Amino acid sequence: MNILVTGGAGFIGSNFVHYLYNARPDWHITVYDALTYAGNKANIAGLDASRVSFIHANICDEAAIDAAVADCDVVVHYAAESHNDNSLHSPWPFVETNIIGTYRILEAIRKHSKRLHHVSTDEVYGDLELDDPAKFTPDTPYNPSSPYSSSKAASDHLVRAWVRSFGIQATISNCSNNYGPYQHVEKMIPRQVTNILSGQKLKLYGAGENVRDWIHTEDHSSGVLAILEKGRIGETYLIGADGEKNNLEVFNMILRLMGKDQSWLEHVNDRPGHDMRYAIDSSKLRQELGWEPKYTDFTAGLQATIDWYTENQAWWQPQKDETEAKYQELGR
Ligand code: NAD
Ligand code: TDX
Repeated sequence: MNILVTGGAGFIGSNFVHYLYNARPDWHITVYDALTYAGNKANIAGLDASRVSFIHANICDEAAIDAAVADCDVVVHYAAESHNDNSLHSPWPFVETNIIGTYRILEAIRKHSKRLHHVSTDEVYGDLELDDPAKFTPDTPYNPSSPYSSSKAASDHLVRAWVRSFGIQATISNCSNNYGPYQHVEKMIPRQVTNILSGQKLKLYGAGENVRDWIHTEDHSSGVLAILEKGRIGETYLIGADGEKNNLEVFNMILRLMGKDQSWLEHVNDRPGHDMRYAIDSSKLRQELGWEPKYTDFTAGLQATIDWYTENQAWWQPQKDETEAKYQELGR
């Protein structure tokens, strides 16, 4: 099996590459990545070069993506602009990569009759009220809030249309908030952990009552592989591990695990249009494909993530100042 992993040098894509490298030793993996500010070849360093190759290219490059898709059996598509705060500041790269880039992949998939798994987010469904007993299901209507989530929603619609109109072999997954190693320091958990490691305060948006449904990135990887191998063509599967927590709870856990008191917590400007709550009902994936998350103890997973950032200062330090300078401009 020759698998092409777009965005395989980013956070979730590189974790998937490591997962697959161990889980399917007879597969050849090609990482296809433009190495934007969020991509880092160090994330996939140390893997056997006879089993993992790398193409440095943009998914919007029609000729490059066409050639890469022609050479593989299946594509797992992670490449995206992924940060909501950036999308509120500068939406165009989100429209270009997430919509046009996905279009280019779909056209190559159609031309060469290859299998596609498209990786998306629960944010396409908008948000839930704090007291709503409901969770997102594959039937929840799309209602995205930000330029990021609307561009991901657009990409999902393109995939569905290409399945229905052209009969391409594709599946979609929508996953909740991931945490784990190799996540860029712009994102909530790594930002706070590396702030403490740099002697800076934690930056909480608003009152911190917003709820996210946390899943360890390795559980996301096992879900994607299950769908790739056993999922029904044309179907959407939601990936989540029943990890709902409000942001203040997570900040307090980070403070406690890192031995800091409340004086380290700073309330900053809220994100405009800030989604209140995400929650995933993953029963379709569990019942149909027998998938189960492995990381069900969030405190243990968070501690392991804190340890990883503590031990890998050289990995995140080069991103840190530039990221905080961007936040300073936004007043967050
Ligand atoms: P990331 O920003 O860490 O990584 C994105 C990767 O894609 C980087 O390596 C980057 O260089 C590459 N890339 C960006 N634009 C590209 C382009 N035009 N051509 C080729 N490569 C390009 O993102 P992530 O958090 O790892 O997210 C990966 C995917 O998972 C995205 O599709 C995202 O929407 C989805 N997702 C993320 C989360 C989360 O919690 N982070 C949750 C659900 C779904
Ligand atoms: O410094 C911060 N302080 C803070 O309170 C940051 C960076 C974030 N937050 C809040 C905003 C959110 O309520 O924490 C929550 C999580 O923020 P992010 O890490 O930016 O994630 P979110 O916006 O929820 O989106 C993430 O999950 C879904 C990923 O970035 C997306 O790619 C994915 O689709």
